Formats: sequence, structure tokens, C-alpha cells
Amino acid sequence: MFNNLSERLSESLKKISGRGRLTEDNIKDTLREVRMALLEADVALPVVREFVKAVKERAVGEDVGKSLTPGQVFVKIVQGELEKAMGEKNEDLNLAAQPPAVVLMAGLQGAGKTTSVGKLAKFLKEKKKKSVLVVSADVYRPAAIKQLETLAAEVDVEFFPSSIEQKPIDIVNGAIDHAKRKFFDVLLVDTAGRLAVDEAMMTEIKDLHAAINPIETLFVVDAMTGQDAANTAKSFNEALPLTGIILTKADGDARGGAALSIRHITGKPIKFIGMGEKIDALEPFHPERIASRILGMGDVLSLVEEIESKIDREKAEKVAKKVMKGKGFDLEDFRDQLSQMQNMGGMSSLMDKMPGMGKIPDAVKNQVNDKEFLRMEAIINSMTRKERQYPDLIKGSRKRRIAAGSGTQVQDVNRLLKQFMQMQKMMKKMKGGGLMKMMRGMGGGMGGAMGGKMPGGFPRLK
Ligand SMILES: Nc1nc2c(ncn2[C@@H]2O[C@H](COP(=O)(O)OP(=O)(O)O)[C@@H](O)[C@H]2O)c(=O)[nH]1
Ligand SMILES: [Mg+2]
Repeated sequence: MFNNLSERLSESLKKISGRGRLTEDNIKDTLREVRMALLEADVALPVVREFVKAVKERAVGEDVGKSLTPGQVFVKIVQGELEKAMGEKNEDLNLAAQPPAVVLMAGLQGAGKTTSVGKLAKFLKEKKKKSVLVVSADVYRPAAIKQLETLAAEVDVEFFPSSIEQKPIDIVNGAIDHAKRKFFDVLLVDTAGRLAVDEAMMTEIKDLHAAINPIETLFVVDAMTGQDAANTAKSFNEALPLTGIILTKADGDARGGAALSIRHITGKPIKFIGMGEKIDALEPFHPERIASRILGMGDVLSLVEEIESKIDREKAEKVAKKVMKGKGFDLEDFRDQLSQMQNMGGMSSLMDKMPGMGKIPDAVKNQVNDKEFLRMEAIINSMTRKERQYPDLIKGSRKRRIAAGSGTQVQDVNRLLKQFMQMQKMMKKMKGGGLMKMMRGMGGGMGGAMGGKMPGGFPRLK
């Protein structure tokens, strides 16, 4: 998603890394490239202007702390402004109405309204545990009504029948009555596609809106249309008070202009984003997640922050000092580091935030994680103090004893020792800094360079 924008931005942002400080001068070129990248992604001009201005103001004079490079600070600022442009945080669907909560869909033909009704029905049913009724007020194409009926069957929600001989208002009033009688929580109303300039059609939907008084009126719009999406949303909103947007077709090669312009141009939040033709390809719109996806880096920055905040600095420094003094990094230190990693939420939580890891199925992630940590700790706990300090002692019979004591196999003990040795080697190489330094190094590796920087102590993917 937003591949071009993503590539352009990370390209230009990389150039700033390694410089000493952020000044008006050294960010000038990068800012120009950011501006070009946004324009090429078809972001509306007023949005681009404001964006670049805000980034510049925040960047110049920003205190680059000890822990982050200027490049990282700049990326953070850009990320913050991307989020702001898209609305800062997810806005949930408002269903706080006397049931049924009526949700009206509007938009151009082919925008994805009918598909989105099906997706939303599935989402509300499965994720929000709502009982959902759907109805089509598209009386211009019999096929459209049939399409919704098929989708409803697919997601197993009730479909309220309608026909092209009926008036939209009568259809929806009938559906509301039915929903009340059968205690449905939500009624999703599909409508025919229309243009904002088509007065007769706009009057039709305005009258429908007035008659059924929906709690949500969602404008469904195709992300491929770039900033035009924002402009059509704006003209619709002038006739029909919208409460939110569903941005469809953000998969494929949508350029990002729609996502970044809509909020600014219409003042309305994007509530959902359609990511494909499949019925489950609908996600609540989270500006912060989309921003990091646009920057092509998973959630690296929040990962860096999390590590900075959760790591036990004192312990890390102690290990560092020990290593610097020439005393070896031993298995007790290794155990401390393992438990620190667990404090950070364990492997699965860390992995979720790494670039490229989003695609790995949960089942696989769960294998690497925290059970492995616990096993490693158990093995170390089964050693004597002396063995922990002098791992070279651990040979055949000791290995068997440790394996038996920790409920593992000798090969597990071997694996742990190997991982420990890798870690020890790494510690020697770095001569101090320890985990802190290693973790810090991870943040610098934008664009998925993290793999190479994983400390040897991490359990590997099996
Ligand atoms: N790739 C992709 N296609 C979509 C998405 N949403 C809808 N479509 C496709 O867009 C076309 C029009 O969708 P439809 O729901 O019939 O549009 P409507 O005229 O607004 O009701 C169909 O081929 C859908 O499969 C999406 O999020 N991603
Ligand atoms: Mg339709």
C-alpha cells in the first residue's frame, strides 16, 4: 500500500541520518523531497503546504537526544505530522442509538459501497458481536440488490428483501420496522451510486437521510482517485452531512493522496479502510499505523521507545562495566538479559513491531516466543552458580543433569550454550553498551535492516 510514497519518503529520510543536528539548512533538501513525494502521491496542495511547514517548524531546534540520531528524530516528526494529517487516532463507528443504529452508505458508482456493507456486516458481527440487518435501497439496478443478498448470505447476516418497484424511503422504513421487531442492533443501508452534481439523485438521498435519521452516514470512496476522493467527499458533505469515510481499494497501487487529504479537506474522519476484494479486507483506520506503513518501517519507532523505557538501565550498565573491565559476560548476565527481553513484552510483541514481520502468521510467531524464553531460563536455573560463571565446565554429564533438571533435552542445553556463546562474542566485540547499545542499533536500521542486527541471544525462528 502507498508503495511509491513509502519508497520516496524513506529514500529522502535516509539521507538525513548520521548528521549532527537538525538545522534549517540540513533539512532543506530533505524537506523538498518530502514535498515532492507528497505531490507525486497526489496529496492535495494545501495539505502538502501545511504538512511541510509543520515538519519544518518542529524539526528546527528540536533537541536531538542522546538516544536517537537526527535522522530518527526527523522521521519521528514526519510520522507525527502524517498521523495528524490523517486524524491522530482511530474514530470508531458510533452505534449509540436506540436500536437499530442505522448506518447509511453513500458514494459514487463503483466506489465499493455494496462490498463495504458486506465487509462491515462481518466486522460488526464478529468483532463487535452485533446482530446486523442489511438492506439495499439501490432501486436502479436489480443486480445490485442481488449482489447484497449474496454478500449477506456469505457473511451470514440477515438480508431484508427489496425490489426496484419500491421507493428507497419505503424500503428502509420497512427494514427499520423489521429490525425493531427482531431486535437487531444495527441496520446497514446500501444505496445506489450517484454524483454530487446530480440534483435529482442528491435530493433522493437527502430525503432518505431526513426520513430515516441515520446515526452514521458514511461516504465510501475509492483511494485510487487520490485527492479527487477528498474533493468528492467535500461536495457530498455539503449536501448530505457525513459522519465518516470508508476509503476503499487502498490495496493495489493507491498513492496515498486520498488518505492524507480527506481529513484536511472535509474535516471528516476516515473510519475504515478497504484493503482488497475479499470480504474480510476491511480494517478500522488507525492513522498511526498507516503512518508507519507509509514510512515503510513497521512500528520501529515505538519499538525503540518501548525498549528505551522498559529496559533496566542499571543492570545493563552493570553488565557493560563488567565486560569493559575484562570480566567475562557469563550465563547469569545472559539470564538477566533474557528476563529484560521478557519485560519488554516478549518476542511476539517485539516481532509485531518489526518491519516485515506483520506478514508472519501468529501461529509461527507464537512458536518463537516466550515459551522459548522460559525454557532458556529454566535451563540456566538448573545450573550451579559455578557453571553459570564458568560455562566451559559444562560438558557431557553436567549437560545431562541440567537437561533433566530443567525438563529439557541435551540438545536444548547445547542450543542455549551456542546462543550464549554468540551473545558473548557480540558483547566482546562491542566492549560495553551491552543490550542498550544493541537495541539502539536496531532503531537505526530503517527499511528492514533489523534482521542482521538481532542479537545472537534471541531465539531464532524455527
Ligand atoms: N481491490 C479492492 N477492490 C474493491 C474494494 N472494495 C470494493 N472493491 C471492488 O470494487 C468493485 C465495485 O464494488 P461495489 O461494492 O459493487 O461498488 P458500489 O457500486 O459502490 O456498490 C467490485 O469489483 C469490488 O470487488 C477494496 O477495498 N479493494
Ligand atoms: Mg452497489
